[in-house]
Amino acid sequence: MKLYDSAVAPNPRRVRIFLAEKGIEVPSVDVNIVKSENRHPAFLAKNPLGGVPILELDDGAIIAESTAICRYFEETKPDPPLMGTDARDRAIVEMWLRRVEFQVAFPIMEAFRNTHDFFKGRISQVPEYGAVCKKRAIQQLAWLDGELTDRPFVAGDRYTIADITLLIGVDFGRVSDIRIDPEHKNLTRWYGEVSSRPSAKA
Ligand SMILES: N[C@@H](CCC(=O)N[C@@H](CS)C(=O)NCC(=O)O)C(=O)O
Repeated sequence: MKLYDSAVAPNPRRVRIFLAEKGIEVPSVDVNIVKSENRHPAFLAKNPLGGVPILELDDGAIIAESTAICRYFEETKPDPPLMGTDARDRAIVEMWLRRVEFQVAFPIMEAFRNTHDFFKGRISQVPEYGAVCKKRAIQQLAWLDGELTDRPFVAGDRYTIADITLLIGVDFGRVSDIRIDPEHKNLTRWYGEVSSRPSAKA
């Protein structure tokens, strides 16, 4: 098994945090996305979309998409559960994972992709769209602050993949000057807790 990782990118970090929480070690190789190693034919043969991370299993199967990689490890090592415990809980975690991805992490990443020099010449950037995404991400962080009024974690009483996804999104947002407003006390408290877990260093 091999994890194709990247030390500088948020989705690979999501998998690393997930693995750290589970106490799983996986051999990994760093793909240098700054040097576009993820666009070399050898990597594209494994993942034609070129994104990192990917997990290569011993039978040669490739699992791309960070949540799918997390799902694999949730099934192979269920404890501690990070994607729900029963039908009700799994559905609630999935709901919050998708909400965090679509409402916050995705706009943060699109703000970066459409405005940052890193993607100049790599994709067709639309800076105006990036600005809209940035505004959207900031609005949705305010919404999440309200959601966190009466529960410690995004999906309830337990730390889950939804928290990991929000954490990697928020940390990556700094590159585009998207930050938690200190006035948002619930989100600030949540951030302090999740970022002080040892796994956050992954
Ligand atoms: N939905 C995919 C996203 C994969 C993706 O776009 N990864 C980014 C890093 S977070 C990447 O490879 N960026 C470099 C590039 O697109 O060239 C996942 O969750 O794994």
